[in-house]
Amino acid sequence: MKLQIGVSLWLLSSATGGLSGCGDPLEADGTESVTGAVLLPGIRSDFNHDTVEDLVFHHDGTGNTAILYGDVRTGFEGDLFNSLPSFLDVPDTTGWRGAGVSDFDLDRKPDILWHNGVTGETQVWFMDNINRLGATMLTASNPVPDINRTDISGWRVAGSGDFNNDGVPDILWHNGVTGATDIWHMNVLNRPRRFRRIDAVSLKSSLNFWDGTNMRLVGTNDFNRDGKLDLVWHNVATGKVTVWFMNDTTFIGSGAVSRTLPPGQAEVEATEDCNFDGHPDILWHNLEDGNYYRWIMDGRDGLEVQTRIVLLWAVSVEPSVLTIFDPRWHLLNN
Ligand SMILES: [Ca+2]
Ligand SMILES: [Ca+2]
Ligand SMILES: [Ca+2]
Ligand SMILES: [Ca+2]
Repeated sequence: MKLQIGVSLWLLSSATGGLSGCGDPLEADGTESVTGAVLLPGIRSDFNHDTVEDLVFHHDGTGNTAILYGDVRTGFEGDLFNSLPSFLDVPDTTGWRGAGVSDFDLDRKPDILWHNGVTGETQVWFMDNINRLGATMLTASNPVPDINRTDISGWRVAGSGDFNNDGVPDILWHNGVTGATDIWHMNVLNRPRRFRRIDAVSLKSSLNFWDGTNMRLVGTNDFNRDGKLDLVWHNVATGKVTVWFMNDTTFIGSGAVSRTLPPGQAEVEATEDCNFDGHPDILWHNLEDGNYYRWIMDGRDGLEVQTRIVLLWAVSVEPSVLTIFDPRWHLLNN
């Protein structure tokens, strides 16, 4: 239990001290050259370069961003929780929300995607662990007018990853008003770092689910391990989690996860591989007890829940230690 307590104490102290030195984290300043590299499987979110996936949290109140490092022996190790510098804090009042984690400029260092629901802009922070190397606003390689998507239009980033297997992470969008889902295929120019949209391809309209249906598009990963990214849907009313098997923007089939979440009480926040067996797992936040849980996944098409483990405790499991996991922390992975 020591593991979770260490994490919780850090979160408590950070939540009270993260507002100082808040500068302008959104200025595009990426000029450093990089060399292209093929993105290897399993390093989508490995920030400290130990070949193990890590988790990125953002605090809605202070705007602080922090990384929980995965540990190949123990899972996620609370002592290895590290905060980005405070001048990179992004409070909610700026309109910016963390939207995903991928290596967008192919330097084998994961980066952080942000979307501003007020201005509609999208940008990438090019990272080296907790250090920001640069940042750039997304642009389009053709004059399509909807490169900026505001909250009023209903669009939100649902995740990121390489859908068309060209080596460059793409951006997954879902519109809660119209129910449409589309994928922006991206490319990258390294000198200076630029991240451009090549095209925007919509899934066929028979696959539309608007918010009124209670269906939420909550992430992407390759569950059936065919090398193609799949889409994860959560029905917040029934708790049912469904995976769509995809070939880029083409729907191939679907399957249901073997367990359901507490109806109306849970949010799926990430699909990283927690036990490092190559199968994506499902990380979800219980809004009732405040704990973060992980479902360790395996079995046919990767949809069998093998076990449920607490990732972060909301309350102390040892009476002598004060631990409160602040519910304003949210995962940015996906
Ligand atoms: Ca790592
Ligand atoms: Ca990178
Ligand atoms: Ca791609
Ligand atoms: Ca797949």
